[in-house]
Amino acid sequence: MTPTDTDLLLVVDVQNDFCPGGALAVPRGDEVVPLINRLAEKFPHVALTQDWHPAGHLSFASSHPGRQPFETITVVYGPQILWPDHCVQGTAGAEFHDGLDLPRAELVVRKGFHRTIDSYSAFFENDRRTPTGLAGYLRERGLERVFLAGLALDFCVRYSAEDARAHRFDVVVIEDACRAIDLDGSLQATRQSLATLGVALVRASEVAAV
Ligand code: VGL
Ligand code: ZN
Repeated sequence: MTPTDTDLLLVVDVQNDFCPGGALAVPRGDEVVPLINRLAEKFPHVALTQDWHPAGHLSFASSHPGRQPFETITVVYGPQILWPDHCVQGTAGAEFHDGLDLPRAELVVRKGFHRTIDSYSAFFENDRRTPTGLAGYLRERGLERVFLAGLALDFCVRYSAEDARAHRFDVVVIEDACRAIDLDGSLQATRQSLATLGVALVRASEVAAV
């Protein structure tokens, strides 16, 4: 499983708002930072995603009077979990964690910037039709296999893995370089879905000597 020249490490949403103290903190989210830094040194290609919402985004509970964070509502493209305001464009919460040190990163994919569509996946927004452009980028660059790490395992990492498979990329999730939110069984559902799709879940030590 050693990284080759057609492999990319995609570091998902390692942003202040998803770390302890942030607006939508993933438990122990900050713990992935040193491991991701070490992993990235072993990959020929590294890219990041950045959750990047305008104020008043549809996914914010605050945009729906009477609604609370973590309730689910129905929007035009289906069910949508409502979140606390997070990763608002230009705010400190939207910045990458201070300790993240990825000087060789080749691309930052921003997602969730359409006010009326949420975007968990690095490939498609939550309407499952609006592309971010990442699939085309990977194809044009001859990248074939995507290794995923970051936050949160049961949301943005999961949806990115599923969509990467749908695009026929090989996908590996580096589990100990991820942390989960675990909302209403979402972590168990993630494991089931990834197993069904043939997405390998591995430990960082299986990928490289870190
Ligand atoms: C995420 C919920 C809302 C994530 C982003 O990065 O997993 N989760 N926005
Ligand atoms: Zn978000």
